[in-house]
Amino acid sequence: MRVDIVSIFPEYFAPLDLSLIGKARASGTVRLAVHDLRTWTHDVHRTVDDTPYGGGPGMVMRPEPWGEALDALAPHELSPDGHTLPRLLVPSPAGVPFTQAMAHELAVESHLLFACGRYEGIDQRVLDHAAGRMRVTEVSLGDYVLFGGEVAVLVILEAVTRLLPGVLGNAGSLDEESHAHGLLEAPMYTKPANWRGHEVPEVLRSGDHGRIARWRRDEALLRTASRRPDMIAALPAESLDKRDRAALDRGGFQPRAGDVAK
Ligand code: JAH
Repeated sequence: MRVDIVSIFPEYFAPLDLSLIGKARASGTVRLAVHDLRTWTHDVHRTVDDTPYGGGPGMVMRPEPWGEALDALAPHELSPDGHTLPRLLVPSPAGVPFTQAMAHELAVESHLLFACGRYEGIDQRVLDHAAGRMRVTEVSLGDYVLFGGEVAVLVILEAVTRLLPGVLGNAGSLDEESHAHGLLEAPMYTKPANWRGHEVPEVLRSGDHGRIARWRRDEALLRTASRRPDMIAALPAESLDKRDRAALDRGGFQPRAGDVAK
């Protein structure tokens, strides 16, 4: 997978040399380049921002440097070697939610191009113009505002890179992850069995794999109901059986509207 990042702070991406993302780069699984937006400015001050039309606080990123950057990294004319256009991703608090499902979607793309905004964001015409030749997705990590898109890009790349073939050694750790099954994961423990007076639950030391699986399912249900009622509400009715509903009932969680005893 090829990845291009455009930012006024290329130094933010130094961590991409480290750990498993660094390994994926070293092995050629990810071919990543970080570009300084100011490369595409022409004034002495290398200006990237200006005041917003319509008034209001803060500054907006000027369209001209962005237009040249996207022209350079996603040419209008398809190159003779048949290279496809990248998918353009723009972190923004006004974007569509980034999810594990979107991470899977991005992991099968051949080329991702990230545009990191700062200040109050990028002039909307940059994205509207780019949408005339490539897929453009404004993406949000959650309902909070950062100084800019850089840290969001680090998060998205971490979520995507670990899904690429050959990056995670243990294939099992992919499909048992939180969110893959629509529930949060049960808590995990390792040795020692007693640490500062806190015991590892007896069932996990019992060797009874049936009981362990049932316990983990119950814990996952209770955790999810308590922390993420939205995820419980989104479960298809047939995914909760009688034992699941009994576990939720013991935890004091109300049966869902419309769920019938089965
Ligand atoms: C802030 C450009 N949802 C996380 C997120 C992503 C991007 C931004 N903020 C929050 C952001 C200012 C300028 C992007």
